[in-house]
Amino acid sequence: MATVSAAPTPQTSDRAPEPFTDGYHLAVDALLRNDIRTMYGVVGIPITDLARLAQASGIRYIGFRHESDAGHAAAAAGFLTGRPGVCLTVSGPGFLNGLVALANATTNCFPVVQISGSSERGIIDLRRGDYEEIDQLAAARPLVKAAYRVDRAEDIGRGLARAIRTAVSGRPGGVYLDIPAAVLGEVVEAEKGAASLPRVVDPAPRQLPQPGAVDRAIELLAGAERPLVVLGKGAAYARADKRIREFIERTGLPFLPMSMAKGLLPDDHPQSVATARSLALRRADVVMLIGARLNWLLGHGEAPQWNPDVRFVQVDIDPVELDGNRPIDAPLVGDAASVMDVLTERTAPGRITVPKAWRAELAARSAQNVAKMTERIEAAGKAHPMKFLGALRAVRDVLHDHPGAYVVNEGANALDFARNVLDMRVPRHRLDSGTWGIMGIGMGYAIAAAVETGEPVVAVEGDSAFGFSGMEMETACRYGLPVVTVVLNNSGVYRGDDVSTTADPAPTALRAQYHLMMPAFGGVGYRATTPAEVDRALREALASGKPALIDCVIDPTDGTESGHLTNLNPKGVADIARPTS
Ligand code: ADP
Ligand code: TZD
Repeated sequence: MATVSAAPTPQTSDRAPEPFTDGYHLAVDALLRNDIRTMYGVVGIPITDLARLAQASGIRYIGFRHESDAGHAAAAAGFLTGRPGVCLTVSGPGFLNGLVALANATTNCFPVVQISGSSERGIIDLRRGDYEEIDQLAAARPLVKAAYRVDRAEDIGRGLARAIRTAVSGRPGGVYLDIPAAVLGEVVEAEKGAASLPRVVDPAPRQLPQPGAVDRAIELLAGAERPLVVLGKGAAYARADKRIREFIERTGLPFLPMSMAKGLLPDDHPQSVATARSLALRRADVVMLIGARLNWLLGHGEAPQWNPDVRFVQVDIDPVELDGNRPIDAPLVGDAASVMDVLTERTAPGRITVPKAWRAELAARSAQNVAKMTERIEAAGKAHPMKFLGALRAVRDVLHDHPGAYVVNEGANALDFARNVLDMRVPRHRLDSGTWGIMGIGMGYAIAAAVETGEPVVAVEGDSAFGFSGMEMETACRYGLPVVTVVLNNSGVYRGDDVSTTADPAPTALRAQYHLMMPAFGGVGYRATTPAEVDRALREALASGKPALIDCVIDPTDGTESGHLTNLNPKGVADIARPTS
C-alpha cells in the first residue's frame, strides 16, 4: 500500500502517517489492492502526481508520447495477461486520444480500464469553457463496454472495483473511469479512506454450459460429413490451450485459426487446414466456432464464402453474439475453458470422427496451395528489388530460431503476407490489427508485449502503418525494451508507385528512411535491401536484446491496393487511375 499522507505528492509520502489521505493516494492504493502493477499513459494536468505516486509506490509506469499508443499498450496487456490493462490520460484531448484505443479494445474484447482526469464539473456542465473541457463520461459511453465517474474520493475504490469487474467479466472490454481533478485533491480521513478500498474477488468467474446444450453440439458434430473447427482470439484469450488441443486431437477435427488464434495449436499441426482455408469454409457442413465471431472477417457466415447449408456450433461467453449473422444450431454459452472441459468429458471416444473423404479433400488442396506458396516465396527470395515475400521469408526463418518471440503485425499487404508466412507455434504470441483492421496498434502492442512478458518482440509493419505510432520507438528506447521493428517499406500506403496528377505527391505516396530515426533515440537502425541483409540485421538485433528498427526497402510496385480487401473499395462511376498489380 502507498503511504497514507495528507500531502498529495509522493515527495512527502515518507513522512509519518497522518490522519488524512487524499484522492491520489486512494487511487494508487485501490490499484495496488487489485494487483495492478503496470500502468501505461501520458501525464499532464491533473494526473501527473498520480503517475509519480504510482511509480513511487511500486506500480511500473510506462510513459508514452501519445495516448492512443498508451491505450493500445494497455489493451495488449489485457489480452496477454487476462487482467485489465490500465491506461492513464489527462482530460479533454488526452482523454479523446485514448478513447480510440479504448473503443478498439472493446471491439476486440480486450479488458482495459482507461482512467482519465477531468476538469471541473460545475463549469463543464454549464459549458462555461474550462481548461480541456469535454463531458468525458458522455463522450465515452457509446463507445465502450461501460463508463463510470467517481464524484467523491471515498468512492474511488468502489469505482475502480466496478471498472475492473466490468472489464474482465463476461465478454471482456474497455471501461472508462473518470476521476475529476477535484476528487484527486479531495482530503478524507485516512481511516475512512482505507476502509473504502475493495479487492475484487474472482473477477471473471467460470461460466459452465448446460449438459443438454453440450450433448446437442456433440450430436451435430457427430453427424457431420465435413466438420470444421474455427478458433478465434476469444479461444486464445480463454487460456483453454490444453483442453482445446486435447479435444481437437482426440476427435481428429480439422481446424482453422483466425489470425490471433494462430499458435493456439502450432501452425504446422497436421490437423491445421489454414492452407486450405477457402475450401474448408466453402465446403464444411458443420462448423464449431470457438471464440470467433461471424463478422466481416468470416464473410458473415454467408455464401459465397460459406456453404449455404452449413450448420453452426458456437462457443461464446456472450449469448448476445449468437444468431447475429447466421442461426446457431447448437449454442454453447460459457467461457471456452469450461465449455471445452464439459465437451471433452461428455464426448465418448469415437463418437466424433472425421470422414476419410473430407480429410483427403482438405489434404489435397492443402498440398497444392503449399506447393504454390513455396514456389512464390522462393521466387520472391531471389527478386531484386526486394519483395514483401522475400523479406518475410527471412523474418520467418529467424523467428523459427526464436519461438518465444512475440509478433505484432499491421499494414495492408504487410499484414496479409505476414499472417500467411509467419507461422506461430505458441499461443497468444501474435497481436495484430484485429476486428477493426485498425492501423496504429503497432508500437503500443509491441511495447506492452515486451513489458508484460520480458520476451523479445518483432513488429512487422507496413510503412504507412508504422507512421501512426512510430514515435513510440523513443519510448521503447527510453525503457530499453527488446522491441525490433521491421518496416516493410514500399514507399506508400498499399503500394508506392501511385502517380500524382498534380505537383503534390499522390495520396498514397510516402517517403522516408525509417532507420535514420533510431540514432536520435539511442537505438540501432538498419537498412536492408536483400533478404540476406534482413536476416543478418534481425538476428543481430534479437541477440542484442535492445530496441532496433530494420528499414526493409521493398519494391514500390509490390502489393495491391488495400491488400486482400481491394473489393471493399466502393466502385462508383468515375474513372480513377489506380496502380495495379
Ligand atoms: P476473431 O477475430 O479471432 O475471429 P473475435 O474477436 O471475432 O475473434 O471473437 C471473439 C469472441 O470470443 C467474442 O465473441 C467474445 O465474446 C468471445 N470470448 C471472449 N472471451 C471468451 C471466453 N473466455 N470464452 C469464450 N468466448 C470468449
Ligand atoms: N486509419 C486507421 C486508423 N486505420 C486504417 N485501417 C486506415 C487508416 C486505412 N488503412 C488501411 O486499412 S491499411 C493502411 C491504411 C492507411 C496502410 C497500408 O499501407 P502500409 O502497408 O504501408 O502500412 P502495405 O504493406 O504497404 O500495404
